[in-house]
Amino acid sequence: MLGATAHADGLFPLPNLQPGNPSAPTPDPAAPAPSAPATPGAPAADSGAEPPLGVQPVPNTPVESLPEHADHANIAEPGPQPGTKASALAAVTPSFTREWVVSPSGNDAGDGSAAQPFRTIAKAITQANPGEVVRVLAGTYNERILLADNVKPGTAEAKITLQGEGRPHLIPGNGGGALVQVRRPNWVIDGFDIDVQGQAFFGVTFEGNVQGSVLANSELHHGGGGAGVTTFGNATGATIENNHIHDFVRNTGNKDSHGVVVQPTSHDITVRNNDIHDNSGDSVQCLGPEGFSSLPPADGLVVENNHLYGNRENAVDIKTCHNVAIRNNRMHQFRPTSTAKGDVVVVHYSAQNVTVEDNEIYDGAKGISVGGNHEGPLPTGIIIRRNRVHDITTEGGGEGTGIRLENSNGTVVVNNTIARVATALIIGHGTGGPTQSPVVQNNIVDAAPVAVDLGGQAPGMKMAANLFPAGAQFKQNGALQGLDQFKAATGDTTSTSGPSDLGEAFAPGAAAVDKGTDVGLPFCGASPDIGAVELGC
Ligand SMILES: [Ca+2]
Ligand SMILES: [Ca+2]
Repeated sequence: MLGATAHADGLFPLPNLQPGNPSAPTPDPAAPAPSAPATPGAPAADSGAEPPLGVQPVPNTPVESLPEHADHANIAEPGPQPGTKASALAAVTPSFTREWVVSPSGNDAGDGSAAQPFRTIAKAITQANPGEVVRVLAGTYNERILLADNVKPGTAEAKITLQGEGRPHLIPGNGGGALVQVRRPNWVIDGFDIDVQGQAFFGVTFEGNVQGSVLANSELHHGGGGAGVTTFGNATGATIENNHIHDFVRNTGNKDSHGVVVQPTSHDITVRNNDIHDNSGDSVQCLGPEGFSSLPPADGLVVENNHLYGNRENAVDIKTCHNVAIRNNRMHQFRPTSTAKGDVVVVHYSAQNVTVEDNEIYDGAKGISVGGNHEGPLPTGIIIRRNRVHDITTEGGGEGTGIRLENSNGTVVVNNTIARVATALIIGHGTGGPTQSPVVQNNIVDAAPVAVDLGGQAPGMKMAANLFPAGAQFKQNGALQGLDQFKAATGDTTSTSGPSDLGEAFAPGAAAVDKGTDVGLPFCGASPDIGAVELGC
């Protein structure tokens, strides 16, 4: 009941809303997830190389040096697999038709030129037209930035840029609401230090038509509200990119303060290449309406190439939201707490069409969890593929599970590599409903005392072409058995056991190369490889 508590606290803005579009097309669950929309603030590089897993060190942005943190190195090659696209990022040098200047030593009676800068951002933004830039010089600004009817909208071809220079320091000062409130399309907010100073406000909010609006290259930190960034009120088309978001902490109520929270009625939101950590809730949460509203769920969310770690709850928490892609992220450092079980990624409530692919997940108590809490329909259209899930531990009372399917309809778990866990897969224990017709194929399990723990509620399960460690133990309704017995009981005729001989970055060995079954994903060589990495491309 996270939403209920958040709403009761009055920290989630929930204005009058127009209903969303319930008939929005849904992707074919068998197809690769859609590419993210182009982001004008950082267009895709055309080097032809796939971007690495995890955050990319885009030059001259706050994330440039973050991958050098201890234990935070991006995984080595091979990187993402054929058919999966994330956007490679590059720094850009835009040109502007006119500039306005704001300085702590300025005066709003000036003309906003470099010689006579304004004193307040509020003054400058009312002057700016499409294609122009507001340069905010270094210093501290004790004001709220409201981009609403008081400013012009940018256009797709000519955005309006609010450019911090020397990381100007925004602090809450007097007044209420988020430090930056975006309600206009095609505005770029770039290069700020947004310091919420422990107050119960969001750092940045997006609301209404914000198509093409971007929060980029900023640091957001030390808030005590619902999140660093939120989208709500039919927020459509916002991008949150290249930011460092950390230390959003609440110690009251449900204690949830997230890096980014996407609320019901949001559409087409992109969260890309951010470093988000040490929050009291999740790095990224897609909040469903359960318990606090009858609004339509968020529809269209891409969470890619982020580095998400060390929160009190989860890296990514997807509740009732539709059409979500979580890909190419590096996520780690989660342990059980009073309100969470150390799950790194959770997909639950009535989530629909959620693809979790090409992520690296490690150092948690549970890698990926589907189902559990729900009201109404089971999660459906969930695809978990080509993830590297490793070093999942029972430390601190954790379950030590790679992937757990608790309840859902038609979840597909294919081509994952799960290594160094207590139990690789837990399926169909039935809390909150059955795990209906799961598909579990082409996965490598390496170094797990229990390979699969199968409960009595996985009707229609299809299990095939997995590679288990030699001597692997399986559990069926609590009874231990060997592979042959497990295969006979589950109708699996093609899974094998043997050494997976995992190489660098979990490259598969001979028992896995070209030994998989065709699950409709692109592959190289004679047949698909088993596991998350396809060799020979
Ligand atoms: Ca959570
Ligand atoms: Ca192959």
